[in-house]
Formats: sequence, C-alpha cells, structure tokens
Amino acid sequence: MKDAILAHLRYGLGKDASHSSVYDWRMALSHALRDRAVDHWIPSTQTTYARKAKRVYYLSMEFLIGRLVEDMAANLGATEEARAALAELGQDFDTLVRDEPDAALGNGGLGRLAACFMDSLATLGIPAMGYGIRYEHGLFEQDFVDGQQIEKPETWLSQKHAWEFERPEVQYSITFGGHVEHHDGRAHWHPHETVFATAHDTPVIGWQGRWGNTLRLWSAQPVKIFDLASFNRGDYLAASRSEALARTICRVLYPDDTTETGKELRLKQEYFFTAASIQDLIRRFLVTHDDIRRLDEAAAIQLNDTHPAIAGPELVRLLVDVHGLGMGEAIDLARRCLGYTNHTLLPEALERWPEWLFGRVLPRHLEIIREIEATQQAEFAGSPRILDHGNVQMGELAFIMAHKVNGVSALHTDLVKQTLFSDLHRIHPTRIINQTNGITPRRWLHTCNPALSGLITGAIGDGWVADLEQLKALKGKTGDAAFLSDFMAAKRHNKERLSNWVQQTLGQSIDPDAMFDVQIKRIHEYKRQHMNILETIALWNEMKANPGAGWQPRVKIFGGKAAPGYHVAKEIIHLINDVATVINNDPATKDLLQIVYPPNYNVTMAEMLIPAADLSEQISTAGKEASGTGNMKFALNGALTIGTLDGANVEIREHVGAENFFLFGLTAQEIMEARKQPGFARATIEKSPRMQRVLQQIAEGRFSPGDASRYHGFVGNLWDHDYFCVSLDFDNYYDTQRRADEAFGHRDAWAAMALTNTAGMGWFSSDRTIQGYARDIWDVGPADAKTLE
Ligand code: 26Q
Repeated sequence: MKDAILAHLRYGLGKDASHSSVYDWRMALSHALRDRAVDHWIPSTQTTYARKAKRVYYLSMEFLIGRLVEDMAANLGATEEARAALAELGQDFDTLVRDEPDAALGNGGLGRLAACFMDSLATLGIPAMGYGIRYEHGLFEQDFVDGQQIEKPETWLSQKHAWEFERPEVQYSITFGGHVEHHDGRAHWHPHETVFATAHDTPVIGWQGRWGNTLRLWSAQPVKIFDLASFNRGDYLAASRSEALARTICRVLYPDDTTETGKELRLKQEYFFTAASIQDLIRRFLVTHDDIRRLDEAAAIQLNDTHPAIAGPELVRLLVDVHGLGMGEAIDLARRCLGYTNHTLLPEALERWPEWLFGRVLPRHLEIIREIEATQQAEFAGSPRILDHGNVQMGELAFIMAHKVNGVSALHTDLVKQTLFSDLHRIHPTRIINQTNGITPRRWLHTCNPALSGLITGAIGDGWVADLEQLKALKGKTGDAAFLSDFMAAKRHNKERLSNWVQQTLGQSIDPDAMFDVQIKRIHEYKRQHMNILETIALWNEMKANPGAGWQPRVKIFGGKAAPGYHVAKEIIHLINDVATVINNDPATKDLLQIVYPPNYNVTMAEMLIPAADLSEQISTAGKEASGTGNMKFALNGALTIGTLDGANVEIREHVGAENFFLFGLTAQEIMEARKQPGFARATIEKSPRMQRVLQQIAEGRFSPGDASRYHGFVGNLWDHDYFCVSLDFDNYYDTQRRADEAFGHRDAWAAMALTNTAGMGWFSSDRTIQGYARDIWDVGPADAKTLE
C-alpha cells in the first residue's frame, strides 16, 4: 500500500513526498485504492461476459454518492492497511478522508437510494450498471445570510474526480429536434442538433471486494468544437454554438425534488442520458447475442421514477427504425425489459410535458407515443391516456411501458393502487408491486458509526455487515446492563464528536447530555419542519412559565436545503433561524433548549449527525412521504423515532415494536377526510390555546424584531389553508414530545429501547430490497455463485 501510494504520487501526480499537499496525498491514496478496485472489477466484468449473464441497468437522473475514500477502503478491507501506510508516510488517513469533496449528484432520497442500490448490487454479486449524468455542478451549496438561504454553485469537478475512468472511445451521438419523414415504409428522423455522449466509469465494489459493478455517467461533448466556415468568416460566437449546447446539457443538476414542469433543458437532459444508455446496452448485448428479439433475456432496465421514462419510446424507436422490428413486437419486447419505480404521489411532482414542446425536441418519440397510446386503447378501451389535454404524461407512459411498477413502502404502494394509478391498476391488476426501500449497512452503520459498529462486531461477529438480519441477535442483550452501558457510551462518543464539530464550525456550545433531536431532509411543507419549530416555541414558552418543572434539556438540530424557487420552504428556513437567534440567547433557557441549524446539509453531514441522534423526527403529513430512508438510518443507529403513520415509518414501527416508537398524528385516511371540511384549520387552532399563542408570537414579530410583518403570510396560511394539516396534529405532537422527554429521563429504559431499535432494523438493509427487485422484477441472480461463498 505504501509503495502504491508513493508510486501514484510520483508517476501519477508528478510530485515527491516532501512537496505534496493534502490533495496530492488524497489523490495518491484514492488511486492506490482504485487499483485494488480494478482487480475485483475486471474479473467481474469478464465473468458476466463469459456467462452471458443477465445484467441490471439502473437508469437514474441522480446518484447521490457522497465521499468515496472511506467506503471504498472499507469494502476492500483495506482501511487499517491504508491508515498504517499513511502513518508511516507521516500522513493522517482521516485528514485525507475529510479533504474529499462530497459528490452531490442528487437532490435527496431518490438519488441516495440509487447509490445504496449500487452498493447492494455489488455486494450481492448481481451484474449491474448504473447509468446517469456526470453533472459538472451538483446540488448547490447552501449558506445562510441573516438567516436566509442563499445558493452558491457546487464545484466538485474543479478538482479531478479520483475514482473515474474517462472512456473517450465509448461515445454515442444524441440528436434533438428537426422533423420526421416517412418513406420506403420506414420513419426517417432528420434531427436539427447533435451532441456526443461520452462515458465516465466509476467502479463500485461490494463488501469484501467479492464483486464489482460500474457506475457509468455520461458527459456531453460538442460534435465539432468550431464550425470552421463561421470561424473563418470571423463569426466566433456562431462558430462555437454547438459547443455551447453540449456544455449546457450536463452543466448542472436541477435543484428541485418536485417537478418544475416544462423546462426544455431538463427534457434534453433526460433524453440525453437515457438515449446514450439504451444505445450502450444494445451494443453490449449484440457483442454476445445476435437476436435482438431476446434482449429481455440479458437486460433488465429499471427506471428510477419517470425521469428516464423516455427509455420506453427510445427503445421502441431503435427496435423499429434501426433493427426493423414491427411496432407491436417492439412494444412488447420493450415492456419485458422495463420496470418503473414510483417515488411520489404529490400531483405537482408528476412529470408532464406540453405536447408542442415535446414534439419540438423529440418529434419521432411523439409519433411513437401516439402508437403506444393507440395500441393500449385498442387492447384496453377507455384506458387512462398518456396524451391528455395537450400534455405528455410521463407517469402513464412509464406505467404502460413497464411490466412491473413498484412503490417504495407498503403504505405508498397501497396508495399508488388506490389513488394515483387506480384505473391502470384495475386494467393491470398484477403490475403494481411493493418493494420497501432500504439502506446500505456498509455506509450507514459500519463506516459512519465505528463506535457502535465495533461494539456490535465484538458481541456477534461481523457477519451482520452483509447480512443485517443478524442484528436480531442483539435482542438478547437488551437486559444486559454492561452491554447497554457500552451501547450508550458509543452514543455518547458520537454526541461528543458532534458537539465539538458544532463548537468549531458554528461557535455554538451544546451539551452532550441533552437529548439530540434531529430533523434532516429537504425542506418541504409536507415534511413539516414548521411543525417542529412551532413545537419548539411552545416548549420554550412552557419552560419559561414553569422553570422548576424538571425539564429535559434538548438540542433541536435541523439540516436541509430548500429548492431555490420554493418560497414557503425558504420562509421556513428563515423562521427556524430567526427562532434560533431568540431562543439560543435567552439566559433563562439556554441550558435547557438550543436550536442548531448548520448550513449545507449533505451526505457527509448526515454521516456525522445520524450516529449522534437520540430522537429522529419523521413527522410528515400521513400519505405524503412515499417511504423515507433517513428514518431507517436513524433507527439503525439507535435513535428512537417520533413519527406519523407515513411511508416506511409504518413498517419500521412494526419491526422495532410499537412500544419503542413515539407515534402520533392522524392516519392517511383521516387526513383525507379532515381536509374535506372547509375551515378545519381555523376551527382546530381555535381549540388549541398552545398553538394559538405560538402563532400569535410569530405574527407579532417576537422572532423578527424590527420586521413584525415578516411572517404574516406564513401564519395566515396556517389559519386559513394548512393543506399539510399542522393544526390537526399539533397538540398530539406536543404531548408525544413530552412523553419522549419523560422516557429520556429513564436512561436505562431508554437504552434498552434504543438497542431494540438497532436490533430490529435488519430487514431495512438495501440488500433485502435488491433481492426483492431481483426476484420480482428483474429475474436475475448473482452471476457467479462462487464469488459469494
Ligand atoms: C423532476 C422534474 C424536474 C425537476 C426535478 C424533478 C425531480 C427531481 C428529484 C422530482 C423528484 C425528485 C426526487 C424525489 C425524491 O427524492 N423522492 C423521495 O424518494 C425516496 C426514495 O424512494 C423516498 O424515500 C422519499 O419518500 C421520496 O420523497
């Protein structure tokens, strides 16, 4: 390892040890680890080719992978070796780890799920390729100025990406616009614009290096850098126009996690990476097979939401226009290859494109969608339409073109059947299935929480890392006082680590003995961060009114970004920061209640916050959070959940036991009923003196001195609309928080509940989720059973 690092430093970076920066050392270490990754990766690919094994293609606009050094070293079993080699070279492993930029090629849950799935596919030895976009700029960096979010461009590629291999030879033409002619019984698309898609491969190595897959991200290149005729005429701008289009396509990740409809560039991004991926997988298939009609035997294509739903029409286009299949058989074959995962019920989040815009960018695909529509209507008269009111509805398209459609938690899947796709479900009653989300235990316990991970391995061995259900064995320890004390010592260690970081980065002192109550996720009204901050104000009021009541000290920790155009979400951020300024500086309560909101929440921050949490806030309006995956990470790391019956919370509660979960709030059914009542919010708030008082304080400017009207709109909306039903759940939430206070006061009982959470979370491994997809959707297994022995 030491020699490999030095060789990379010298011959890869052209540096000698005495003049190397942290960056140089980190690159050298990464390349030394990457070499080892390649030694697992190449044999895996060879095996897959040799066996003509079926591959999974996971198409996703987002892969939220975060940092890779620590995870790669851990999966390769090389952490201690790397640490020791660096120490001999006078370098500190952890310093190099912290130098790596966090690859934020995703918004949140959907993108992080894709990254966890890649880890599980490799760990299970299932041949797979993740396909996505190599964004030049990932999710924006967040800063707070006077409590308000400002966005700065993210620049992870300003340094070289240590893990990728550029593949200039793997290049496809992607075309846009123009028109279609029909002659000789065929369609001829004459596009107006062309860019090249170039592959960049990152190896993904599973636990203990048993198997390696590829994350293949596409970047766009101009077909010609200069139009020479224009250039010679002296028209330099026109000369580089094609370059400009190519550069914009993969320039930046759209920072919305609910659809922002009708942006032409977004459609181009979607088509760009989907078309490159489909061409690539067909080319690969034809290396080993000669009959394209058997594509489904070698390729399972999974659509991560509707963002790559153009894969259906694109595959049909290639099968018909290039490979000469009939339209009907092409549609059937495409359907046998495709699966579609739905991640949302929010109507505003369903992708729809105006037909005129869609036809302008993808004229041939619009024709094919009309054919798909006609075929569907011929077979199932009255079927819901893909083309509706002048829009192309991507959800319907994805549903009709997939042989399986899955929801991401049991509750979500029921709601998909009953609401979103009820008519299509009646027509295709076996198509919708559930695959409850999961998380990779490698990153989300083994690597991010060495204190707890070491304790568990000491008690039950390390088999749990690849077989998380083994955590069940810890149930036998919930009565073991010595073990519980070690368990709480690990938590305490993580809380100290976080407290030190908060002190250093924010200059704020927090007490590691206080309850750490954490809500980290994108800011959304349905996730109800505003309910949390209202409850915080109510608690503060009570503490001041009854100073001698023996309050449980709490630290309320928030993290999360708002979409730049989402006004209310930005208002919620401002409010949390305003409330923090007042409460944190109140001498009467500052030792009892603190609010911490570090800017720029990302994967790396999650890896520090989650192991330090006592209480996990999962408080969305029932029926709105498709699954949640943060909820799983917290419970696995021994936090208790305060939550509603929403998404995967329902299943988490079943697995850890109702007595170890702080449940509150209306059910999805009750919410739907209550909403029908006009004026429900006003009527409810009028019956809650506690909530009324809090709203009044906010409206009077108690937290925005000098700008009393700042939150008038916000407060008015809660009285008059409150679509996400904060009013209906508020008092119940407050009371449940006080039950959590009480429980936290009995540290031994709390420890047993927390350990029961960890012990019960084995089922939520993404290994289990991937085994479900492999069995029910993809019909694949490990390519080489021996590698898994
Ligand atoms: C679409 C069109 C234009 C611009 C942006 C988008 C867009 C981008 C990202 C729409 C949605 C997303 C992301 C959605 C998402 O993260 N959903 C979450 O998926 C998780 C994994 O299944 C679930 O756990 C969460 O409940 C769900 O909110």
